[in-house]
Amino acid sequence: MERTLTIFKPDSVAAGHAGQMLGQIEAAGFRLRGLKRLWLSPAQAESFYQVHRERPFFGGLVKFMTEGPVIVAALEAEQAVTRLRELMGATDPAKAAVGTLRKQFATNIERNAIHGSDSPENARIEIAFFFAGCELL
Ligand code: FUP
Repeated sequence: MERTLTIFKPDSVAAGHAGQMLGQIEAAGFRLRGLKRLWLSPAQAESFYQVHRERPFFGGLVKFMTEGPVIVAALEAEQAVTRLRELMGATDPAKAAVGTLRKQFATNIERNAIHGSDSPENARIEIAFFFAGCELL
């Protein structure tokens, strides 16, 4: 079993789509191991996305991720990282396959509805960023 971290981004939470998205993820066989709603500060969003700090879209990404509450979840499944990214679809919803979460719920590459860890190692780091060990039992 592998774990991954997902974030239902501010666009999804504001639109009331988080429950539907989580329902599709659970229906695909993921088990929920941790769940919380929070409103990121700019410092927290900058820290979470620090690998992108030199990218031209970094400022806009931080602004978007702090515009309203997010819902974060730790998920468990076999090959959870790869399988969640398949469910999410391409970063740009215009390029995402039909039926993927981003195709259904994202607006554009900036406001793209959902985050998923990109490797098991980053999943461990990202889960630890949001959850204490006692919240994941
Ligand atoms: P992904 O792993 O699919 O979430 O995509 P990336 O790690 O490449 O990008 C992280 C986030 O940066 C995306 F979800 C949205 C934002 N981004 C932009 O705003 N513009 C871009 O051109 C690329 C990414």
